[in-house]
Amino acid sequence: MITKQRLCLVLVMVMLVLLDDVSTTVVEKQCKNRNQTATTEAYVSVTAENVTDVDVCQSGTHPCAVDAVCNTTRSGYQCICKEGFEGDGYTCTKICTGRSFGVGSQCFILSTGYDRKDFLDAVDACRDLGGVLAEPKQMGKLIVKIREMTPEKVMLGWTDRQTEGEWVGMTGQPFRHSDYWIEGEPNSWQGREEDCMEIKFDGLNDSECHEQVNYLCEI
Ligand SMILES: [Ca+2]
Ligand SMILES: [Ca+2]
Repeated sequence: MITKQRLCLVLVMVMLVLLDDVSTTVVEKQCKNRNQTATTEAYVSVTAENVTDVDVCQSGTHPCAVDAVCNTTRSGYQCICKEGFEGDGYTCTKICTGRSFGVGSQCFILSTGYDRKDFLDAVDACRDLGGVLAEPKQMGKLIVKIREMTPEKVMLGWTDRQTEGEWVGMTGQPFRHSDYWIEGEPNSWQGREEDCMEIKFDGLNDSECHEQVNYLCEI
């Protein structure tokens, strides 16, 4: 059985007879290239692995929103909001129905006008709507949104009624928004028992739980 290398050798000899030196050189190059094919394939394989290494979708280094899916494409990647969300893929907002509005992955209903309640009544009102007194995940964005809607104080769901200074939400979510306290807050002003939380101006304030204010439900 004639191997590829022997076949090349025969070809070279035939070409030496039939063709001039330039053509022979071409044939020799083709034979050499054939022997290098395996090396070339290995190189391509390594290159493909390298591409996989920098696949930002797989590596998780993509800038897609938490509520988006990262799809690898020929030119790189594409961020697409998950079903039930809208946006450009880098920012996705939950699609909310009725009079609720979305901030990030949450939908909220704001009580407006004279619909002001103390803490316990606000908890009941939100429950009647099928939700809870709100524990926003994206506090900065939420405060901006609320300020677009009303200048009034708006009650949220965290309280430190159990242990002073330990803010606990209705769903047991820990409070991670200390950066948003208004300067000097929480202060239990003049020794008062301020165990409820409200949005006031552009930040958070601890206030008395019997105070009747507008409130925010998470649906
Ligand atoms: Ca307190
Ligand atoms: Ca206060």
